[in-house]
Amino acid sequence: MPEQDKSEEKTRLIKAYTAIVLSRTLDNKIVVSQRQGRVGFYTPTIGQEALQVGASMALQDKDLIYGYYRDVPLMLHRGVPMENIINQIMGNREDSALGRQMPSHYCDKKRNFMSVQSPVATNLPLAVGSAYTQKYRKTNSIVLTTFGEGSTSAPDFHAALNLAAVYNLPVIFLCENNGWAISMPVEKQTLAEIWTKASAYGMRGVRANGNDLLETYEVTREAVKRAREGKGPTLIDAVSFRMGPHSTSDDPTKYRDVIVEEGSDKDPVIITEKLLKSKGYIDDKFIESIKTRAEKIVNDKFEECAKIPAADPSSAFTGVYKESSWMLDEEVKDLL
Ligand SMILES: Cc1ncc(C[n+]2csc(CCOP(=O)(O)OP(=O)(O)O)c2C)c(N)n1
Repeated sequence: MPEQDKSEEKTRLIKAYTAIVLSRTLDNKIVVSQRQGRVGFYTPTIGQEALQVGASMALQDKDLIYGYYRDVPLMLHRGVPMENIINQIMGNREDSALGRQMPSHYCDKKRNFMSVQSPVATNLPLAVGSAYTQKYRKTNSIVLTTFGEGSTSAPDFHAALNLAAVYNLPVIFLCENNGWAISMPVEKQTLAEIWTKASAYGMRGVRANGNDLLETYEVTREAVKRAREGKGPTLIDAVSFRMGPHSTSDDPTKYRDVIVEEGSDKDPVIITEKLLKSKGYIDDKFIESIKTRAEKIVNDKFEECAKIPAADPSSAFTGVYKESSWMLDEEVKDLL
């Protein structure tokens, strides 16, 4: 590889690795904080870092993301400030939704990360609608939408893929296949391999090793290129493993024996470290210093956000309706 390309690759991969470490550090911090009663709820992302960051590496700022509740690594890599994520989870005054969403239902308008919805797969038809708009307005932006493999059994998945294929839209369906839909293992949930579902709609479907940062990047890059060239949508089946619980309200030891330990050979953080080491881009000293810095950044940001007061309860009634009504007035009177 020419020197210039090698140096660009090094910069790109170190940025990706940094986002992965920051995300993992934040993940652990929020889970512990939930156990301490400092935040109410959280959906951990542990195990899905490499695939999300790999996909994010292939996108441009002008592209749009219709993500889901586990997309913290992708957001951090995209440049979403960490405090936006923590403020959302805390539902404080600085949260862009002013605490009106459940924790883990992020939104960052400036970075084109659309508001997360709770009902699974409902973001997919929205992504398709948005992709239609991009095509109609000739913006040359593409749309990426993310979801778990369990969501591929929801009706919205099928409606979205069908429409995207029929209209040949610039949209990428990134299935973050972590093997579990809460307590339901993928093999009991659906018999078809996820990527093969694309063929039912005449769409391109590909599988990627989601624990391999570069593989997910390459597969997404190809899908992005095709979408931008007007060659239509792709379904990516990025296979990883949900190393943690479904959410902080769930205890996976009740329903599964398979465990991937943090720090083991199957952990995407370790896999990414090995990759970057093999290319000569990082060494143990670098890893240690990044992890120490990440701890400090996460702890400082968390404490800063924790000082921000809760959203004002009256904000529940603002910014939704243009004008009030007698019903709303009565609710305000009852509640405040
Ligand atoms: C339409 C709908 N049905 C059920 C639920 C309850 N629910 C929340 S998350 C979840 C599992 C989703 O699994 P998957 O799509 O594989 O994503 P993962 O959480 O594993 O990342 C379910 C069933 C929901 N939110 N929406």
